[in-house]
Amino acid sequence: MTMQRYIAFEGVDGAGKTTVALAVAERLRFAGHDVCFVREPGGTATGEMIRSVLLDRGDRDVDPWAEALLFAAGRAQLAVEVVGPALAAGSFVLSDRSVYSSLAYQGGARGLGIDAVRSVNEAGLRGVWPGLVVLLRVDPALALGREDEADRISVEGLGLQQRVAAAYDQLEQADPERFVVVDAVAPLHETVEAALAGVVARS
Ligand code: T5A
Repeated sequence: MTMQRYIAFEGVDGAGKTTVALAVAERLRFAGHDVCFVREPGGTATGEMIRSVLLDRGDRDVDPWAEALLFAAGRAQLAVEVVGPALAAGSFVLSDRSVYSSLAYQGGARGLGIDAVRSVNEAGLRGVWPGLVVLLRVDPALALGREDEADRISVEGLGLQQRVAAAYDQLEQADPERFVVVDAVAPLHETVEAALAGVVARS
C-alpha cells in the first residue's frame, strides 16, 4: 500500500479544503491517474450517520472525548471500507480532512492531547495513515467569513479556530517532511497550482 498516495487536505474551517482538493483531484484525473475522493467526517454510509451526530446543530451536549471517539470511529470505517482498498488498487486517495483534523481540533484546540488522540486513531486505522498533508494556511477570521454555513463546531467561533491553527503549525513543525504548506489567501488558482505542485513533487 503506498501511503504517499494518501493525501489529506487540512486547515481551519473555511480555509478552502474542499475547493482545492476537488480541483487537484480533477487535475490528477486529467493526467490519467485513478483518484478516489473522500471526506471526513463521512465517506461511508456509517460515517455519514456519524457526521450528522457530530455536526448537526441542536440543543444537546457532546463531551470532548465522545466527539474525538466518534470522529475516530467514522475514520476507522472509512479506512477499512474505502481508503485501504483504493490504495491497494493503486489509486490516489484525496481526503477532505483526515486524522490530522482530530489531532488539531480535539488533541490541540480542545486540549485532549495530541498523543492521546493519535493513539485512539492509530488503533482504528491500522496503518492507513496519510503520507502527505496539504495544509491550507489562512487567517482563521478570513476563513470563517468564507464558510457557507456554520456547523456545530465552527459555530463556537474564532477562539477555537485560532487554537486549531496553532495546533496545525505545531504538527507541521514536528513532522515537516509530511506537510506541504500552501498560502490560501492568494487567488484561488494560485493556491490550486501550489497544492498540485506539492502533491506531484512528493508522490
Ligand atoms: N472536525 C473534523 C474535527 O473537529 N475533527 C475531525 O477529526 C474532523 C474530520 C466539519 C467540522 O468538523 C471538524 C472541523 C469542522 O469544524 P468540514 O465539513 O470540513 O468539517 O467543515 P469546514 O472546514 O467548515 O468546511 P467548509 O466546506 O466550510 O470549508 P472548506 O472546505 O475549507 O472551504 P470551501 O472550499 O468549502 O470554501 C472556501 C471558499 O473560499 C474561496 C473558495 O472559492 C470557496 O468559495 N476561496 C479560496 N479557497 C481556497 N484557496 C483560496 N486561495 C481561496 N480564495 C477564495
